[in-house]
Amino acid sequence: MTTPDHPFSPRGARLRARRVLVAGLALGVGLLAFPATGPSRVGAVGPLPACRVADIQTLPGDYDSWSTTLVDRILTVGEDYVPPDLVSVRDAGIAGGGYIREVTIDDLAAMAKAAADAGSPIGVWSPYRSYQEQVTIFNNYANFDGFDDALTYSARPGHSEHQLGLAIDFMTAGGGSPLPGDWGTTPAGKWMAANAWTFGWVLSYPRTKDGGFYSDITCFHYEPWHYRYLGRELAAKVHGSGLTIREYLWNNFTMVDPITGQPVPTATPTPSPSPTPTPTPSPTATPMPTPSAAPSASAQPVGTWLGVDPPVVLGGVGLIMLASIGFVAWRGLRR
Ligand code: DAL
Ligand code: ZN
Repeated sequence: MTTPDHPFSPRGARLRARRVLVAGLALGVGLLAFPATGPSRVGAVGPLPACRVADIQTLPGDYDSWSTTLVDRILTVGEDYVPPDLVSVRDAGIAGGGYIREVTIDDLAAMAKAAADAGSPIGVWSPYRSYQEQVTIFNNYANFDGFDDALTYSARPGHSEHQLGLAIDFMTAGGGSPLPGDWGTTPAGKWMAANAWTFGWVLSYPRTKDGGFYSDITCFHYEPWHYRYLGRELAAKVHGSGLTIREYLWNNFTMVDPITGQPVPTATPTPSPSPTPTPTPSPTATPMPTPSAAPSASAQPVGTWLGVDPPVVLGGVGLIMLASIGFVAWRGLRR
């Protein structure tokens, strides 16, 4: 007759140790074998890059990825980027002229109507700008203020959200340029600051958290008039995150290494609504300068370890260690 091994007998202990070894090794290896599957994190981009002048091709950068395409002082869409679905801003029934991507029109119309209904009507000062228009604008500023200062309030050609066909410098309907003074303190500017994101439009270049005018996060001065369309869903996420568009897109969607310019893997597909056809670029109003100042640099960690979330790596390593300890104990008991 055989007696079952008591859990605390030497043989029972050996069996338990063996089970710990096998289970620990299986779990540890299993955890390490599967890459992170969390939503919308980029694998290896790392901290938010400092504001430096570079010309790295942005990624994603195709016309369908409009909502997640980032341009900044480093990332460019290049000279040939001309959105295929530009339409007149007048299609949205808003004051002003120029062109914008068709995907923005419904929300632009809804926002313009809501602003007017609230007694603070808005108009368009400067919407889509071509690469060549931005050449003229930036060079004018650089000649006027010097290259370094111009950089702090004007995007180099290829680096402007206006070239995406998704940004508008708004004005007060019937008013003039929003650039002098602080448009953010006018009724229209205040209404936009409070409500634009609910219509999919987000302020691209806010003040710093402590009220400063130049931000080394956005790499630009505060621009209370400049809003970028992200679509309502992404705009709500960006607004809720408390991050700027630049931080949010670098953190979640940009798929290029900011130093090498090489594509980096991502675990997440980039969501984006579908656009529509109808080309027709064309020029528009050219705003005037805003004052100068300030440097660069910033940081914000992000990412995984070799494509695996850090807690998963630690869990896997811990389990393997546990298994090893169990193994050593088992060997000791055999002696
Ligand atoms: N003024 C903004 C930064 C632009 O030039 O796009
Ligand atoms: Zn602008």
